[in-house]
Amino acid sequence: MSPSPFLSPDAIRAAFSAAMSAMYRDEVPAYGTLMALVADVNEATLASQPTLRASLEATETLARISEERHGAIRLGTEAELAMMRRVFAVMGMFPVGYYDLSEAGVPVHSTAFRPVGETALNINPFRVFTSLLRLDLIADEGLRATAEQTLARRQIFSDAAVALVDKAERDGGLSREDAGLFVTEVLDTFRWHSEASVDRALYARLHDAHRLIADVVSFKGPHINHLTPRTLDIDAVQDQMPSRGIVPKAVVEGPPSRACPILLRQTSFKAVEERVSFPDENGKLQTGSHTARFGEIEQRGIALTPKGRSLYDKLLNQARASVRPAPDGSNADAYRVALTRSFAEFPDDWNAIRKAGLGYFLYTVDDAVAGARGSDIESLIAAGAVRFDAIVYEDFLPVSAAGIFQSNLGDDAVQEFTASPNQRLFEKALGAAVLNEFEHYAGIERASIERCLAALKAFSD
Ligand code: OOG
Ligand code: NI
Repeated sequence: MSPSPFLSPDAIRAAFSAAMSAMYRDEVPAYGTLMALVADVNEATLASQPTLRASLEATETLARISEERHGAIRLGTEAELAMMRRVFAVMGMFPVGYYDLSEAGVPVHSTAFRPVGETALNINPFRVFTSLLRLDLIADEGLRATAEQTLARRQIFSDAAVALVDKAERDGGLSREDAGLFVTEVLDTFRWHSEASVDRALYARLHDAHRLIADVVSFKGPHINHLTPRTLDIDAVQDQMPSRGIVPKAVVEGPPSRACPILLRQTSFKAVEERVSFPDENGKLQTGSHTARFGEIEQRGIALTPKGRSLYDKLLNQARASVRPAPDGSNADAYRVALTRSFAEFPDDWNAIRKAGLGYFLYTVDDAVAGARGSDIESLIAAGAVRFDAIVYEDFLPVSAAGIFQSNLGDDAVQEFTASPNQRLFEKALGAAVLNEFEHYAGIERASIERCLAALKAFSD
């Protein structure tokens, strides 16, 4: 077989993620500070926890542990979303999950474009949480129409980027040279434009309707609004942010700190206020400011089954009903206590989580135990012939996402929208169905059990 003339989508994604990181550190210096803090905390954590170090060494590349895991953008039109899907597909990123944020007071619905297979995730896990603005949730019809017209006028992809996507689709991939051009052209779409495309008065009207609407409609493109490296100790990074001169959001989103981590914990530094300019009717620029861009960190745990997820949702709601985290952080300690107390009901032992059907696990044959045979996975586990490991949750959480959104939109910006999930409408705009994350994890688990049973088939069969 002759070697592929194409650079692999995984390699294109890795190059894109690295280029985006460099661009964002340059655009938002506080993000570079966060990256340095994360690297220091990860190094200290590895030094003080030799078992963690050994297990990560066995499964991951330690040198890349502090690299970005995700970023986020907000799009304005269906056509932008449909084209973005094609762009991400060239990098091996596919839409997984549907998130309705309207319920949490944010007028968007979203998916995450991400690598799906284990190999692809290991090569480079970079995802982009991608939201589509819901202009249908703007009550003021005149403003809605103006916003629509403004968005219809912009072209967020360069002609060269579109041509390269066409070429990749037609030929089945991109050569190394084309891939290099593709990364440069596509990166441009995510770049910050300090010059707004609307005048100050329209910006103010959009901003009054919702800060997020102003962020999406007023600029020439969907600037990357944050990037998120992985941390091995999220609480330490949260605590140390102030000593590096960056302001953390009030609380860490997601479950509390636990022996057996579940789902996803995330926090961020608060969005920075940036100088922007607005053209007036004579084309002269007036200065103003805009606050949207920040840096985030994440720490992931086991993917939960629907049963585990509803227990998680119940316990989170219970904690938030007793202490609603205040944006200024004044009750952060009380919230942490309430969260820990509430989650005491969630088993904190891998086998207990497994036996209760709360999480997804990967089953593998433990070669050290010779001779065990059977067709029942539980007895094979009991005999020590099969081991199980948590499957990592690679997706997002709507309540956490809303918390991240809110704290970065200004803490006074909590607004109510009627919850109106509309996955069908989202998928129509996307031009494809999103992958259901639960079915995906269940499939990985099921296949691993089948592999074990096939390998350890009882002799009597
Ligand atoms: C996206 C917020 C969601 C996350 O990590 O949950 C997100 C945004 O602010 O556009 O990135
Ligand atoms: Ni994020």
